[in-house]
Amino acid sequence: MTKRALITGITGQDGSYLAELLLAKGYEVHGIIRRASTFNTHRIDHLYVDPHDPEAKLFLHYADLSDGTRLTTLVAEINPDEVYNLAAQSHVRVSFDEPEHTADTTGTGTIRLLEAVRLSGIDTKYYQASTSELYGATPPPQNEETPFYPRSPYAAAKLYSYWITKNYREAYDMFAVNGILFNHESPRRGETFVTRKITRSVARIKAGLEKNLYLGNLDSIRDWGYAAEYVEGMWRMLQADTPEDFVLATGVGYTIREFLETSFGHAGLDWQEFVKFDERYLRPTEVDALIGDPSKAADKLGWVPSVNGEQLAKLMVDADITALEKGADWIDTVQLPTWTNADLV
Ligand code: NDP
Ligand code: GDR
Repeated sequence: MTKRALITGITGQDGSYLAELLLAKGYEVHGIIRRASTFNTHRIDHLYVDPHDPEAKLFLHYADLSDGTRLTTLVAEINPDEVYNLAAQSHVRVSFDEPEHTADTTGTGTIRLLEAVRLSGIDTKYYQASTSELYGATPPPQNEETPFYPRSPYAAAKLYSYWITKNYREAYDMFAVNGILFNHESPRRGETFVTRKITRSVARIKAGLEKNLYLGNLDSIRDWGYAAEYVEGMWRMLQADTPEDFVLATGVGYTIREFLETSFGHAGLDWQEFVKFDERYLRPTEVDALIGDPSKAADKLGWVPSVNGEQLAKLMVDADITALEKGADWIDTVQLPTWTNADLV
């Protein structure tokens, strides 16, 4: 039997890698996309096959996490075996500018989707994209037992989503889990997150298209992994025998300054000549240090990441240099290292 998955946020970084992974595993994949005045499917265009083609396995539907009625009818119509809720207003700094919109999408959107699943009465497994931002002010290392202390409207909205997912698991016996994922990046990372902002700028400075890069706080510490590996972890959580929450992380932290050093250094440049401070990129409350402890995922899911922050920076710089050469339609192909131990497949 072909398994069917529904992905919200399929046009985002993680959604595109997850769609790729599930299609490779033989799933029929359904994704929701938002109506926009321009095309917003760049990250998944390479996966798309005309739905009239009998070989088509990827289907896109207009919907929005702010529209509960649409979610309910769509979930009932698709009848998925697995639902991955990746959609969100996912930018922490922007959440201070648009706190209400962030609460509506990143928080209330989750209950709309969970209700859609519950009301349709289908038997499905549900994945919630939770985040290391939940830990906020609580110092590292952080694992599944670490207390939460959110530091932004984004994190507060995700906190609601975390608890309501857990509540639906307990109240309605749903197979609903939280993946508490630490920062994960890739050549497909949104251009305004700090890693991609840096690597894209390295490529442009190297090509003579840009002179300076403006950034905010360089002292914060993040545990950066490779997104293509993290979507495998999401999938494994839904293949487990029992629904449980898991941290996915590398266990190693780097400062933004270290990421700058590696990225500019990889292109033969000295970051200090190009990077300038702009207070616009500071946050009213910052998260100083996130370093995850992924041992539960290693023990119970066999999930072990192989790409560290330094390799990631180099991989992203290389991809941004290639993207400049090949033009706007170019998309990276996943080159997973050897660890993809298929023991759970
Ligand atoms: P992106 O910002 O790249 O993608 C977000 C996706 O959500 C996009 O497809 C976007 O659509 C969609 N979306 C936004 N608002 C709505 C809405 N109202 N209705 C429907 N869809 C909407 O995020 P990532 O791929 O990086 O992250 C995926 C999820 O994981 C997010 O929930 C994020 O908060 C969470 N997360 C991410 C981490 C990371 O390091 N990447 C770490 C931990 C958690 P569109 O393309 O139209 O904008
Ligand atoms: P984060 O990622 O807030 O951790 O959230 P981001 O890359 O935005 O910031 C990381 C750190 O870099 C500092 N910083 C800057 N950040 C941005 N975006 N732009 C800048 O110019 C800049 N200068 C310094 C920030 O202050 C911060 O300390 C990401 C998102 O993907 C969330 O959705 C996800 O939940 C978490 O990761 C885990």
